[in-house]
Amino acid sequence: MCRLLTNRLNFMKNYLKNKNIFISGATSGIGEKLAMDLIDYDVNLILVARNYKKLENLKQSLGKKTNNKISIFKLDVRHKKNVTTTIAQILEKQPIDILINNAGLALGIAKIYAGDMDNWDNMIDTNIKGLLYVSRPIIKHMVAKSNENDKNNCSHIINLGSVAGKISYPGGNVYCATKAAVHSITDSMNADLFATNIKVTTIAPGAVETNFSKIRFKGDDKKADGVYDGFQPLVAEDISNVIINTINTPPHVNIQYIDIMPTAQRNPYLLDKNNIK
Ligand code: 8X3
Repeated sequence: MCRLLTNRLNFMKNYLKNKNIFISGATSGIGEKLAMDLIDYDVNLILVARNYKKLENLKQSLGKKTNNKISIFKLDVRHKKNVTTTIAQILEKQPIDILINNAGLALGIAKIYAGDMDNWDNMIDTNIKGLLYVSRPIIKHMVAKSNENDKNNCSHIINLGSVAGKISYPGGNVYCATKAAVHSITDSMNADLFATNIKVTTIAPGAVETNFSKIRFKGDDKKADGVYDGFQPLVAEDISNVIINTINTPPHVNIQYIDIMPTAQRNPYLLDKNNIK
């Protein structure tokens, strides 16, 4: 662990020590960076993603930095049956204290009358239905745990929303709708989990430079890179830091909603593309 971080951890209490943290979409972007950063907090990681080879590589590199447990599972959150059986399998072996619903994607930027309906299905199935499939059994487990445990042993769910879930922009249509649904589902989770010690948070980022736009524009890297021209976008580390600061809080603190934007961006329409002179 670097000296700077050690000093920082000496000041901050580590509420995450030995917590079991489940991350979906763990092999790239925000999910991968978060897994890497959490290692310094002595947590056990349960990482799921579609690409098992990438999971194995990630596990191997994380394993060099920790003696804590790292479990990996190939999982496509769109497949209801697989999600149910995989999570049951995980819960037989270890509890889950923190759920990071990170898996999600945007596909295309066509106007609603020209949109690719397969893209729509994929976004709805991943961003909304996948999040629900993963959350249901894990929250059920957290509620059972909450009834048994003392008040200090709390659980937490982080849902990755977006500025797109607050303000729709041209061509965003179905993607924006899926993120608005994530925000609404997070509010519902907080309402349904009233009087438990389970916290729920929406993290709603603006422009973050990961593989997000490369996936959205399906291999048109020039177009994808152009999204971040002229300003300093957020990077995965910025979101990872915010998530860690949100989950590393005392049991009585529930941060329910966070907007995080590049300084050059105030909303989808106010983006200063002449920020880098
Ligand atoms: C990502 C932010 O503005 O590209 O959710 O939709 S945006």
